[in-house]
Amino acid sequence: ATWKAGLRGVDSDVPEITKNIVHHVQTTLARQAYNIDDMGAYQATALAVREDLIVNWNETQLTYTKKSPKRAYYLSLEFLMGRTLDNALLNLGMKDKFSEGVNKLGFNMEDVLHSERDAALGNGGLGRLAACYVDSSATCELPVWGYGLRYQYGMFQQLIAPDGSQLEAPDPWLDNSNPWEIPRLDVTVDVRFGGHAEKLEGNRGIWSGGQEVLAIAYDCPIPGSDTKSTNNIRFWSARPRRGFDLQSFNAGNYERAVETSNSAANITNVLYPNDNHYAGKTLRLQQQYFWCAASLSDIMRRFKNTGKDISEFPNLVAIQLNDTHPTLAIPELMRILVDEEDVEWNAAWDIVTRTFSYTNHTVLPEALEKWPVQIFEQLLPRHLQIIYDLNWTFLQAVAKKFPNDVAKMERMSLIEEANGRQIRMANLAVLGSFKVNGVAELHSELVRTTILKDFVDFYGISKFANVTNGITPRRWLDQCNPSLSALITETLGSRAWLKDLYLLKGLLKYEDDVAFHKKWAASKANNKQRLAAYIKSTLGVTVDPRAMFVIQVKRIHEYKRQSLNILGVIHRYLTIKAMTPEERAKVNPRVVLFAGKAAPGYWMAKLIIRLIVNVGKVINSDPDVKGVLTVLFLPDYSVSLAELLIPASDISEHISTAGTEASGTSNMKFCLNGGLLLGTVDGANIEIAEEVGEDNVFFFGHLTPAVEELRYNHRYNPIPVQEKSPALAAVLDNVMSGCYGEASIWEPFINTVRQGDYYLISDDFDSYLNAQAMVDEAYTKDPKEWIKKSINTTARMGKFSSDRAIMTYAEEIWNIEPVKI
Ligand code: 26M
Repeated sequence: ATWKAGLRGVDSDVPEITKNIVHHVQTTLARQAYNIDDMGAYQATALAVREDLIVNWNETQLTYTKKSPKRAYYLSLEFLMGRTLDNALLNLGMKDKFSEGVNKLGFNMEDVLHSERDAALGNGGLGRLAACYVDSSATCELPVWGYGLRYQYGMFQQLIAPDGSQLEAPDPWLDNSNPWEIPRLDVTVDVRFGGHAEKLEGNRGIWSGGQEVLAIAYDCPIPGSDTKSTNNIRFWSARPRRGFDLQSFNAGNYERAVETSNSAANITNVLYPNDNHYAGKTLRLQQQYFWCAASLSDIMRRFKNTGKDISEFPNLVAIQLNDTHPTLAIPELMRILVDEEDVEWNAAWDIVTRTFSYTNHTVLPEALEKWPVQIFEQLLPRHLQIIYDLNWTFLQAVAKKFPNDVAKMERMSLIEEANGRQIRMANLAVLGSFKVNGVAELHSELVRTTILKDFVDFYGISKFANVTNGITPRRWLDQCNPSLSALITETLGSRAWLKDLYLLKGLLKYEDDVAFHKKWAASKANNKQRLAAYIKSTLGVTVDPRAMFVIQVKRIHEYKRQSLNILGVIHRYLTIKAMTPEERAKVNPRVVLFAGKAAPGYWMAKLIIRLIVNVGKVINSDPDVKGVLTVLFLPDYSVSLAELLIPASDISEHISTAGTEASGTSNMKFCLNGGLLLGTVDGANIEIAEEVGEDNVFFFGHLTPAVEELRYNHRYNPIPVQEKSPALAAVLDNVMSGCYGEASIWEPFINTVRQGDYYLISDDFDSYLNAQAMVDEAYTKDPKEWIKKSINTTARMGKFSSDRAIMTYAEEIWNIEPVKI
C-alpha cells in the first residue's frame, strides 16, 4: 500500500531497528547491551518506536495548524489506555520487523511486550471508551485531541486476602518512567482556586486572590492504524505555583510555607476509584476545575493563533463532555469570554452553547453529580455567580414556557434546594450543550423519558441523540487475538476489515464450511490454553481447556449482578452434588471465571467478591464436582488481563437488571471474539442481538418496563423468595448453612435478596437458570451449530467498531471532517 512509503521507520530494515534499540540501551538507558533483561529490552524498544510516533505526530499537528480545520476536543477525566507498545507496533505496521529485531538481540517479543505496565488512568467502561475513541479518531484521520489528568497513581491494584476479601494497593505506574509521554515543560497554565469574586455591570466579574496552581502539559501520541495520522492526548500535571510562600518563610513558619506546595501537588495525585457512584470529595472538584481550566485556556490559545474573531470559536472548536465530570468547562468558558475577552453576556452564552455537547453514561440516581454550593463558594466563587446568573435567566424561560408548574421549575433548576443547596451538574451540562447523547438506544430513550424528560419538553427532542458505543477492533481483536485475526485475514484475503469492520460479513460464506470450522475452533482452543496457562502460573489451579469457559468480568456493582451469577453457580453445584456419578458424567463441564474491582468504599460489592472467592474455594476442592465445575476469581482485572480473557470465552455474562447498564462495551469485545452472549435485555445487548440474531444470544429476565412495578411490589406486597423461586430459596439457605464461612458474614448480602431485592435477583433467578440450561444444551447437543453461532456472532459485529461511533460524533455532533496528512 502506498501510505507505507511515507511512514518513517517502515522502510527501516531489521538491522537498522536492532541498531537503534542497542543505541537506546547504551545511550538513553546507559546500560550494557549484553546485560539487559526483558524490562530493559522493552524500554529500549519503546524508545525506538516512540521516535517514529513523534515524527508522525509532528507532521500531523503541523498539518492541523496549517490547514486550521474545525477540531474536536474530548474532555475525559479517564483514559484507560492499557499497554502501548504492541498497539503502536501494529498501528505503524512494524510489528513483524521489530519482533525479528528483538529476536536477533536474543529476546522474545511476547516477554518484551509483557514487561510494560498498564496505564490504568480510568475505572472501567467510561475510561476505556475514551481510549477506544482516540484510537478511532486517529485511524479515521479526524482532528481530535483528548484532554485528561496525569494521575501519579492510577487505578489501585487489587489483592485478594486469605479470607477472600479485596485489598487495595497503590499503583505507582510512573515509577519506571513512561516512554510514551512527552513532557511539555513550556506549556503551562495558571489555575486559580478560592479568593473572591466581584461583580461589575452587565454580569461581568473580577476574580482575584486565592491560590494559584500550575498545570504542566504531558503529551501522549496516539497513532492511527495504517495511517500517518497521529493524534494527541494532553494530560495535565499539577505543580505548586511557588515552591514556598516567601512571607511565611521569612516569618519563620516553614510548615506553612511548604503547606501550599503540598496541597497543590496533591491535585493530580490519584484517580478516584469510584465507578457509577458520586462521592462529594472536595479534592475531586479541585481535579475537575484544574483540568477544565487548563484545557480551556489551552484550547483558547490555539484558537487565537488562527487569528479568527472570537465569534468564530464554535466554527473551529467542538468540545465533548465525557459525562458530567468536565461540566465546569461551561461556566469556565463563560468566565473567560465575559471577564477576560470582554464578550457581552448573551453573545458569550451563544458561543458556549454552540461549542459543547454532553454524553450521559448512566441513569442511576446515585451516580449523578451534585456539588454542595458551600464548596463552590470557597473554591470557585466566580463560577458560582455565573451559575446563579445562568439559572436566573433559565428559570425565567422555564416559567414562561410552563407557567405555574413550580414542581417542574424545582426539578429543572441548576440548584437543588433540598439536602443543603447543591449544584446539579447534569442540568448544567444540558443547559450549556447543543447536543446531549446517551450511549445505546435503550439508554438514550431512558435519558429522554426519565432523568431528562423535563429538558426534552423544554428544548424539544432534536437536542437529544443516541450514539451507541463502540470498541476498537485493533486492540480488541487484532492485538488480543492474533490467531483469530490471522484466520480472518487469510479468509477475507486482506486486512481491510480492521478499518471497515462490516467486511467481517464476508465470513458468513464459510459458516458451514467444515475446514473453516476446524480452524475457528482451533483458534478458540488455543486462546483457552493460553488462559489456562496463565491461571496455572498465577493461581496454581489447573483448568481443563476443553471445558466450557464462562466469563463475567467488569467492575463489581450490585446492578451488574455478579451476585446472580454466583448464586446460579451455587445452584449448579448443589444440583451436581445431588446427582449419581453416571448423571454427573453427562454434565457439560464448566469453568466459571470472575474478575473485577470494587470501589474501596463499596462495602456490599466487596462482600460479593468475598462470597465468590469462598464459594470457589469450596467447589474447587470438592472431589464430587472435580472436572465438572471450577469457579475462580482472577485478581486485579485490567485492560491487559481483559486482552487475555476475552478471546478465551465460550460464553460471557452481561446480566444487569434491565434498564440499569447504559451500554456495556465488554459485551461487544466478547462477541467480536466469537464468544456468545448470555444477558438481559439491557444496554447494547439489545443492539448486539439485533445484529447477530436473537437465536445467537441467550436472553433472559424481566424487561425494563416491568422493573418499576416489581420494585413497588417488593416494597408493598412482598412475596417470600420460597414462593417466587424455591431454587433460589435453597441456594440462600445453603449460603446461610455455613459451608462457605459463617452465616453472619453473608447475612447482610442475603438480606438484600430476601428483603427489598432492589436489583430483582429473585424475579430473574429462574429465568436465568433456564437460560443457562439452554446454553448447556446448545453447547453439548451439536458442536457444529455452536461454532456456526460463534462465526455468525463475529461476522455480524461490524456496527460495534468505535470507528462507526466516532464518525457519528464527527458528522452528527461535532461537524468536523477528516484531514489527510
Ligand atoms: C464520579 C464521581 C467521583 C469519582 C468518580 C466518579 C465516576 C467515575 C467513573 C463515575 C462514573 C464513572 O464511570 C461510569 C462508567 O464507566 N459508566 C459506564 O460507561 C460505559 C461507557 O459508556 C457504559 O458502557 C457502561 O454501561 C457505563 O456503566
